[in-house]
Amino acid sequence: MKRYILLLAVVALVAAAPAGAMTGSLTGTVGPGFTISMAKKTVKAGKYKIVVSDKASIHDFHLSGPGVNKATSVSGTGTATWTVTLRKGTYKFRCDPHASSMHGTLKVT
Ligand SMILES: [Cu+2]
Repeated sequence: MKRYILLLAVVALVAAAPAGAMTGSLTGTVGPGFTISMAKKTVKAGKYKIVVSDKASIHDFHLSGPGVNKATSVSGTGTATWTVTLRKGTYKFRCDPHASSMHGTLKVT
């Protein structure tokens, strides 16, 4: 009986958190003007698919914070898709060539 209960507990845990499950998705945009943004200001910790739309050949989209440091290229444009694990804390995104004016934060709770 004890073993059966343990097995049930394991099955319940696996069902609750399937391997590789995404917590959610996020979008980020840079350009075509001197703007950079993320669709959300605050998200819960977890695994996310981040879709970045880089609409300018003079900007990049650089996301950094606990365990994450990802960027699109400055000269490149198009869509980048990243899979990242966001931990509790503050993440920053910026355009590196214009970091003083083009930046923002994403809070992870
Ligand atoms: Cu820029």
